[in-house]
Amino acid sequence: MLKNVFKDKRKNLMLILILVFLLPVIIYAAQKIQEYRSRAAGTFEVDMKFNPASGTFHQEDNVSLKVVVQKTSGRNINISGIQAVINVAPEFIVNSISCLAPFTGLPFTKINGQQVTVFCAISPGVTPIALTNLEVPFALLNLTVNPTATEGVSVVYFESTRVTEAGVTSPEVPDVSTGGTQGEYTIALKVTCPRANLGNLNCSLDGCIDTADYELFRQAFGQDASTITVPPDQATPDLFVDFMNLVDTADYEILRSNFGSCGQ
Ligand SMILES: [Ca+2]
Ligand SMILES: [Ca+2]
Repeated sequence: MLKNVFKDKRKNLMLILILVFLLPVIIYAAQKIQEYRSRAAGTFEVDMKFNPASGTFHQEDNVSLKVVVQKTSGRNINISGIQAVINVAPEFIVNSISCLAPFTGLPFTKINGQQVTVFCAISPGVTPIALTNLEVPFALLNLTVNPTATEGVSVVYFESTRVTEAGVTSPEVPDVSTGGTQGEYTIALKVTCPRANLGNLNCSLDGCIDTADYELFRQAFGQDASTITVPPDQATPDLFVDFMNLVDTADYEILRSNFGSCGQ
């Protein structure tokens, strides 16, 4: 019995000793992982994000996102190149990505399904770009909301980032980026608009063409059809499209002749 207790104590002591010896190894490994992580995301002095960073879009809407960098550090930073791998939510179709001036010296872009790779750099001989706390766009990402997208929040985020500081090549070329800030976009379903072509401009579900539609039409009467912004829950007052491209008496005739009628 006594022998067993002694044996157990020795066992515990051994365990504690093993732990004590292992602890520095575990701490060292954790520090290394941290170091690699922060190295992968740069020095966290320049953030990368999207403009707009949020918004509400509908199915089939075209969405242009500027990819921008912005300094968060107080020190002077001049950069010569920026690169990113961007993941786009399946609610968007990726149309194109391009570098923006002055980062058009050595453009490289690749679209692989929902993943976009973009490298943008200044030409040799161009003075490196001094960053301020203002957003500097370097790429343009063109998306279309998938016609089958469902309602909800869709995210566009950075898989990896690199912002290359100019003029320093030793001991290594500094990456001054953060891991990047994701963009969050709300997808809202398009409002169905029965009899919109007959003048149901407010998209009432009963399809009635009444004084509410007349009022919307009256506000647009006489305007250039291309300058009118039609809210997503309304229909265009340009009911009869012709070369004049106006909201005029021809459009009014369609609304007038259907005034007072309802239907689906
Ligand atoms: Ca109506
Ligand atoms: Ca017209």
